[in-house]
This record gives sequence, C-alpha cells and structure tokens, in this order.
Amino acid sequence: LISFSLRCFAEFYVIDDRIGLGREFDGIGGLSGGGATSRLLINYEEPYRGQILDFLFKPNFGASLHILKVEIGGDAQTTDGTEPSHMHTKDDLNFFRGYEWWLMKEAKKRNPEIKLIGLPWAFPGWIGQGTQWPYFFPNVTANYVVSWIVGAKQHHNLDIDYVGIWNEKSFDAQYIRVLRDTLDQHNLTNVGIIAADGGWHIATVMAKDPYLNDAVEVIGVHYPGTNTVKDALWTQKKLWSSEDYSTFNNEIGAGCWARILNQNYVNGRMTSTISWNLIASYYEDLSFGGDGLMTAEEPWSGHYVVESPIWITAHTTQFAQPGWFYLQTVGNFTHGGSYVALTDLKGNLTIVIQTMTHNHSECIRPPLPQFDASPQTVTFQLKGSFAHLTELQVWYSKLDIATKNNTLLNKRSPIKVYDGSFTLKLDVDEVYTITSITTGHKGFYPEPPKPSLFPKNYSDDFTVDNPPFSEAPYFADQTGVFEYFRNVTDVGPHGFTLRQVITERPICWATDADQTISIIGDYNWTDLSVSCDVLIETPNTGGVFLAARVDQGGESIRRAKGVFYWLYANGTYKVSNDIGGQRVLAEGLSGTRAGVWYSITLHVKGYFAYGMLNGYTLWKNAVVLEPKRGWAALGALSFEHAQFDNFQVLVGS
Ligand code: 147
Repeated sequence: LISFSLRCFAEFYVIDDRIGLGREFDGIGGLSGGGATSRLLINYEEPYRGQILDFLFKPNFGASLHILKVEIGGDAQTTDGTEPSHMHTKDDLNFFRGYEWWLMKEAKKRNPEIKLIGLPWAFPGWIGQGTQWPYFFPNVTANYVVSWIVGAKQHHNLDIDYVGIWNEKSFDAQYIRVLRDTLDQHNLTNVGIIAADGGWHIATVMAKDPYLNDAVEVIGVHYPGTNTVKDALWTQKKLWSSEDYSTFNNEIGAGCWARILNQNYVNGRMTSTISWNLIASYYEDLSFGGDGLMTAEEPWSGHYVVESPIWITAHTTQFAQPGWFYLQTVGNFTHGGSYVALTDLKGNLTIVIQTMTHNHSECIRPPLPQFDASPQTVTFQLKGSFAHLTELQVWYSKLDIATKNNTLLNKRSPIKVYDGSFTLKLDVDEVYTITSITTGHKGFYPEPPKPSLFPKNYSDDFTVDNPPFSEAPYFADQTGVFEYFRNVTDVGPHGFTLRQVITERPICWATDADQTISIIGDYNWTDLSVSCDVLIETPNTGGVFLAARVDQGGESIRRAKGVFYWLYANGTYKVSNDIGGQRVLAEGLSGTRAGVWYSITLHVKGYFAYGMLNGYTLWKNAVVLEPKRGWAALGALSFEHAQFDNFQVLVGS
C-alpha cells in the first residue's frame, strides 16, 4: 500500500549547470576489426553499400557515429578473420590492402568531423624478430605503428586522432613512452594515445609513473560493466569504454546498448563508448555472429537489416556532439533506469533517459547484478541556463521483447515546459531523448532486396586488373592473408591468381592455425564439388589444400574439421578430416611438386568423398562421418607462398 501510494507522486530530478559542469563528452563509436568484422561489407553493390554506410555514419540520419575505431591489421586471426598488415615484411610498405582505409574514407565523406582510432590486435612476425613479442624492440614496433598513421595521411588523406597499444594484451610502459616520442618526432603531437584497451590496471601504474601518465591521453577499458575505479578517477584523465557491447543485435542487445551508453557516464564517468562491433558483416557462424549495431552479411543478395541498436545510438549521437559537456546533474532513477544531461555551452540541452529492465538489457559481459525497474513518474526541474526553455523536442523508443513490436526513434509532439519543469510517465524498456536540438531525423531507404543463400554455382578466376581491394569477394581469411596476385612470370593462363602471402607466423592475438586458410560460401553446405587450380611454391616441404564442410573458423580455426584434400610438393596427397592433417581418410602418391599448376576437384556427397587431379580420379570412397556441413575453403600447409586460380564450387551436384 505504501509503495503504491508513493508511486502516485513524481520524483524530482534537477537539471542545473550553476554548480559547474561534468566531463567533456567525447562521442559514441563503432569498431571495425578485431577482426575482419566488415569483411563482407565491401562486396555489397550500390546503392545498398552506400545506404548501409549512411545508416552508420551520416549525420542526422541513423547511428550518426562520432568515432570510427579500426584494427591496424597484423596478418593474424583476431576473432572473425585476419586483417592484412601494411608491412607483411620489414621491407614491405603498402597502404592499399584490406578495407579499413576505404571504410575510414567513406565515414569521413559523410561526417568530416568523425574521429578515427587505430589499434593493433596482432603484429606481423618480423616485429618481434623471432621473439613473438612486440615490446622486445620498442622502436621497431613504434615505427611500425607510426608508419601506419603516416601512410593514412600520405595515401588516403586520413588524419588519425588516436592510437592504441595492443588489444587486451599486456602493455609496456617503456613502449608507450617510446610510441609517444616517435609520434612527436613525426609531428604527430595531435595524435593521442589510448591505453591500454584492457582492464583498469593501467590507471594504478600511471599514478606511480609520471612519464607513463604524461604519455597517455585517454584511459581506455573494455567491458567495464559501467563502473570505474578510484585510481582511474584520480588520474583526471579522460576515461573511455573503448570496447563494449558485443551482444547479439536483437531487442536485448539494444537494451544492453541503451543502458551502457547512459550508465557508462552515470556510474563510471566514461565519456565515450565504442561498440564491438560497428556492423556484423562476417559469416554469421564465425565467432560472435550478429554482434554489431546492424547486420549486413549477404553481399550476394544485397540484403541488410538496420537493427534496433542503430536507433538506440541515434538517441544520443544525433542530439549531442563531441565537445559538449555532461552536466553534474545526471543519475539513476529511484525505480530503475538512468538519465544523462548534456549541453553545448550555448544554451542547448539534451537529456537522454533509459529505463531498461535487468533481463532485457544484459550484455555479453560482465555479469549484470540484479536490479529492479518499474513504471514511474519523473519530474525534471530545469535550472541555470536551462530555466528559460519553454519547449523541448521528444524522441521515443520502446523495446517490446515479447511482441517484437518495437517503437524506434519516434518523434513525438514537443513537451511544453512550465515554470522550468516537465513531467514524464516512464514505463520500462524505454528510451527518451528530450532536447532543444531540432535537427533529429529518422533516416529511411526503401526495403533492400530479400535475403538469399550464397549462390550454388560460384566461380572466380581472380582476373582483375588493378583491383580496388586486395581480397577476392567473399573469401574470408582465417589464418594467413590471401591477395590478388599478378603473376608476371606466368605467360600462360595463370597471370592473375589468388596468393597466400604470409611466410612467417605473426605475433598472434588468438590462436592461428599452423596452416593458412580462407573460407567461402554457406555454413550449411553439405554435398558439393569444389575445384581449383593450385600452385605449390615451396619445393619439397610445401603443400596446398582444397576443403569442404569446414565447420569452424574465427578463434577456433585450429580445431576446424571438414574434408581436406592436400597436395604436397614431395609427390604425395592426403585426405584428412581436420585442418591439422591428423585424422587421415586417405593418402598416397600423386607425383606432384612445386612450381607446377594442377587442377584439382574435391567431391563430397553424403558419407563419401572422392578427389580428382588434372581430370583423373586420384582417390575415391573416402568415408566422411562428420562434420555434416560447413564452408568451402582453400589454403596452404604452412605460412608459405601458394597460388590459386579458377576456383569453382557447385553445390548439390
Ligand atoms: C574482445 C575482443 O577485443 C574483440 O576483438 C572481440 O573478440 C570481442 C568479442 O566479444 O571480445 O575480447 C574479449 C574476449 C574475452 C573477454 C573480454 C573481451 N572476456 O572473457 O572478458
């Protein structure tokens, strides 16, 4: 009875700037990479590709992101694939690999103010000079990272704003200082260092090490659960959740995102939150499928989905910009939920409110302590610079998990403010933006094409003069890097090929396979025939493979099973059930060697497989009990050069 009667009255919340401001707002971002999370996006055709980019980056349209963070490719597996380095070897330098350059330029085209961040997950092997450690030669690593920033400007006119250390691995104070010095020596004094993309431990070290403290501009932590620690607050540095979210992008993902965007400041004083990932543009059966602000994983059909987290993002991004300030008057409501208030210091005010319930806003990590949220009436009293406001715009979302009948970024009639105050009846799982900003807009494009399966008859001869991207469509490298190659020594039919180019194990982030592999197609493929021309480049010890039913990729690529048809330079072949070649289904002589092109076909149907070499059956009746399904793939026995041409897959034949 008491609680019932209490709820009939509104709770009061004051919005006031006379007591001073809170921290400067640094923006909301998305992360491409860590790894290969935008792999399929580049292969979308226009106009769909441009539409997707508009939903991500165009101001006053969709997510309208303030920050784009990208992986500095390190040639190694970093969650959903490998991203190429700009320096595969120490004498190599190439700024036209992968898709992050393209993505950053597309983001800048739409929003010239967008901030750019680069962070390595992995490094090419030569960085460690045999040690497999990036801090052994701090100068080498710092020069490598700075060369990426210099090249971004030189070749793409991109100004990188921030750079990180080593994603979620240990940091090294000496390296961070060397990196700062190296940046300064290159006149990159404006590039800020974010450290260390892991836990809060760095804050404690910074408190004791003034040189480290000077070198670091932003303390960036991952998945902070909206909380901070004393040591971090004591540094007086900017605090960012530099990677967060990683939750499937349904209503619960949107609830997670709404809650942390608000409470990362309310509870943790973090002034930026960056979503892993920006867009789920990788085969969904790889690690963490669908954990992006929206989904675009079918370039062959053009189908994409603007998921609810896009509109949750817009609730903040379209109504407050980096450089605005949070007010000190932010907080949690009595009956669950929270609010932040921001101002541009020119009289504008934006209040963002979220009332997510516990079970509808759990993120992938960390565990969310239990809390209650229930309908409530709140009255805001505007004071100081905001006392004179008479009308505010209202944008509204409600995530209805049960019916999926969501309301997303709905413009409602403006609120009249009487005597500096207004009252809202809040239900649960809602987001409100109450603002003096009048430029908000819910962007719209006609429905994209319907979803469709990967083509059942697909081929690629890799013949592209001056390819705009280094990678062939739909191939998703899981260990090693496969690039278009102009084979100038071949005067015959193999002048244009696909080549595996990594010849040394990288300084890994995850556990790359000992073999190199690129997957393609549909995870549900069972019966198919896959053909390719292959060239082993390494005499005696080299080898290549073609595979079907590859059942794993991403961080578990080492454990991939499937049907692997190997040809070796030593004159033998093998059929194995695993990428490691341990479970042998068939083996024998093939007469194959390095430097000669061979045409091979792998045919799998039901429980049986056979293989052809140059048009003749080399082996047959290999028994395949498992796996039942998986991608097609090609690759090499180790980190070695190898080439592929005239790839073809025929499904169900
Ligand atoms: C992060 C990585 O930084 C991302 O590249 C991506 O893999 C993402 C997927 O959720 O996760 O790495 C983490 C892996 C494990 C934990 C936290 C972050 N963990 O167990 O707390």
